[in-house]
Amino acid sequence: MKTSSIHDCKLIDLRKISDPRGNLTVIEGNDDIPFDIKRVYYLYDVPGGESRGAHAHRELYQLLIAANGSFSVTLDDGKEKVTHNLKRPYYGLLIVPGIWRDLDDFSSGSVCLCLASEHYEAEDYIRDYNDFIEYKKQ
Ligand code: T46
Repeated sequence: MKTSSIHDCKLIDLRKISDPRGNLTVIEGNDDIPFDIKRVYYLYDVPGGESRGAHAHRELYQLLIAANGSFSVTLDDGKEKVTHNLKRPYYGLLIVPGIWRDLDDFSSGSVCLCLASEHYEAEDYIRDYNDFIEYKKQ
């Protein structure tokens, strides 16, 4: 999505089922989030000071959740940037296609859970920032 902006991305307040035994959050594809979930992966054991991401996707929708601990996600549409600090497992950050993302400030023991709308496709990635800016201009 060449015309997408950071304003198309949003924090989603996920359903939390509170219980004295512990809380439960549920995410159903095409219901709580605007896509069907085809893939789940998670980032963990990220060393202090490391960053992840630094790319955009052409078609992929994702929901990022701090399943444990915290980290920051900076979104960039080529014109504007915004940084979200994720630190609660009942908030998900929806990232639409065509948005550059940088993840950093991972706390010790943090887990970044990612729900994705497509299977893994290396060709869907734009990993060079200048290529990304050119892509958004087209
Ligand atoms: C994203 C951020 C938040 C696979 O083989 N299958 C997969 O589903 C994924 C996600 C990755 N890989 C391989 C590709 C690379 O050889 O795992 C290696 C590391 O992937 P990458 O450098 O893309 O990892 P991150 O953490 O920079 O980015 C990942 C996702 O790729 C990306 O979509 O938005 O997490």
